Amino acid sequence: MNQPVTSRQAAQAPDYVRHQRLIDWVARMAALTQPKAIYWCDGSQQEYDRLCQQLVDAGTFKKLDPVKRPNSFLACSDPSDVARVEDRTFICSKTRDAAGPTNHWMEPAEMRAILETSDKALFKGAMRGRTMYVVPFSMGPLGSPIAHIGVELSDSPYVAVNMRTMTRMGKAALEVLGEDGEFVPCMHTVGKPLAEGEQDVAWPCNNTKYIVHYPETREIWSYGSGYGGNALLGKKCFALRIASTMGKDQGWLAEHMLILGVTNPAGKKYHVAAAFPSACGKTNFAMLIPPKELGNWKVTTIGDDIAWIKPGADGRLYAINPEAGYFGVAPGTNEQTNPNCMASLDHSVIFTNVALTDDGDVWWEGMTDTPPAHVIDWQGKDWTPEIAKQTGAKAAHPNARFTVSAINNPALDDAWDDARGVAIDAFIFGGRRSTTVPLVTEARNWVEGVYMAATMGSETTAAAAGQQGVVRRDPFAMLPFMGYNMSDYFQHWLNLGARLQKQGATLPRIYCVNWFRKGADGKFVWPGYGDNARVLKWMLERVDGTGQGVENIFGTSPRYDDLSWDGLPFSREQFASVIGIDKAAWQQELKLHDDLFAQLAQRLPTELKDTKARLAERLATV
Ligand code: SAT
Ligand code: MN
Repeated sequence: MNQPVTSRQAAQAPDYVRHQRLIDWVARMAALTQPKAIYWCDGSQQEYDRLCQQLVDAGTFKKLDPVKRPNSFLACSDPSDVARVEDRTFICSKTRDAAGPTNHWMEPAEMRAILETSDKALFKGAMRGRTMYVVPFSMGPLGSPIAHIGVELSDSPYVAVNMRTMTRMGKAALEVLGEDGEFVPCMHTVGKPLAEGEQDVAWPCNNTKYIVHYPETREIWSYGSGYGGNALLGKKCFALRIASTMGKDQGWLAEHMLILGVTNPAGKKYHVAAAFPSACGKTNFAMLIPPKELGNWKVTTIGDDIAWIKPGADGRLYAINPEAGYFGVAPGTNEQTNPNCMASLDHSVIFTNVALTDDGDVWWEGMTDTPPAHVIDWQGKDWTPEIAKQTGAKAAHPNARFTVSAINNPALDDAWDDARGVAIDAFIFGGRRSTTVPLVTEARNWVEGVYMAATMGSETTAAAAGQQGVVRRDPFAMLPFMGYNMSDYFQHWLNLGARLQKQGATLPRIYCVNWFRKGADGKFVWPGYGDNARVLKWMLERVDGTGQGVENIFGTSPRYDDLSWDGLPFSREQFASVIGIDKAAWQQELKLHDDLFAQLAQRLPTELKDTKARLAERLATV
């Protein structure tokens, strides 16, 4: 007679795993998806090397030249699987209202039928012929009171190795979890089971895709994609969509923000968190090198994409970077735009969808002034500058990415792994706008700042599938990443500010920026990149009470002479064209705020409606 199989046996859990609920869940998910093997990731270097070799053998990875790019690999995805799929992303809260009008919603039981419970449920047998990787990870420094644990089950070894770079992954995370800790279960399959003897493809995926979140039970289910935020579930799915819900319930913030340390010439250190939509230069801003003419300013990186922020006992807001690596946009990155990033990419990198050079290295548009004479493009085809001229073909996909550990970054902040986090002095919100929005504006108070963030607009980029370059409202740069009702999220920000102010805390200042205004010639007027430090300097002088500015209808902005121009030829006229407020353009813009507020009307905080009314009044008088 067969012995009854324990869930530990069914989950093939090693002895060191002590968390029974985790073991039971893995056993249940294995029964559902039917993998041929289960492998628990320990997070070691040996394991990483072995999995990378396995990916090379499978044709998913190409090993790059060991001298030019040591310990680095190139993966090229299926051409249909290159970006986040926002129209396939669902927030399955119990009620439609809880998800709100900006999210795709489906009733949880209905979604569970599609994914798990019906006869033809997508996850049933989805891992046949594949290994299920059990990937335990900590979002944030191990054991930090601001951090949380997740476990991803995935049939993609590409996901497993990327998660090792992007999170604190493996045995150490399980140790923090102990026997009974809380974890967010993250279920992922590429949705391409293999029949007996069937030959695998280099980038398995499925045309049907579902990126699903159940906020009440804090679960993630992702089907059909192997790419980026669709598949590395610690990132947008957990650290933003699920964590934003946790933050609302528990009184903290999960934000699409980079985190900077900024040290002034006197040695005083500040911390700034800045929200920009995907592919708007967060990684560049997070690693910027201030121009030396500005004096001895220093910028160090704590995070480049996501911030988890909890109020401390002193009423200040403490932020950690929940991630441990960067999944950054490659195209446009070069020695001028981001030298720290280029140095980070020297070794131990996974590149996805960039081009392969004839000498076994990588290349992407904008990496060098002169393109190589020949490369293999991201789709495996011959590419030459001549072909590009004729067909417009790109060597690298516009959303091509690198995955690299934070410790590769020469500008890494000493406190990046500090469990206590860093106290935030200023929040910055910025979109990509070729017109209308000034270079920088300081909100006069918290509510005005929340209004600025809530009404932010940005031109869409290649980070998401769909049309590019159209302006859409992207409140807090969180539109694709909100786990609950956007209006409730605005209220959560307002409530948090009011609560801390009541405690007598000094709240961080709030700024709205736009690096992307264009002139009549269609070119960017503001130089951006390292010169953004000039704006940072002004902000931090404002925080200290020394920076000067003038009030306008939105808030306070610097005059030409309030910024330092040493080392940058930038005329008063140029400045006027990036800081100016055009009445007609703003009347148009306010109509777009109206559209957003109409969409969110049901639960929109009155403070924001009042702020808008005052703004419209002031605009009418200029
Ligand atoms: O693909 S990701 O979601 O990780 C990148 C991004 O959109 O910011
Ligand atoms: Mn992002």
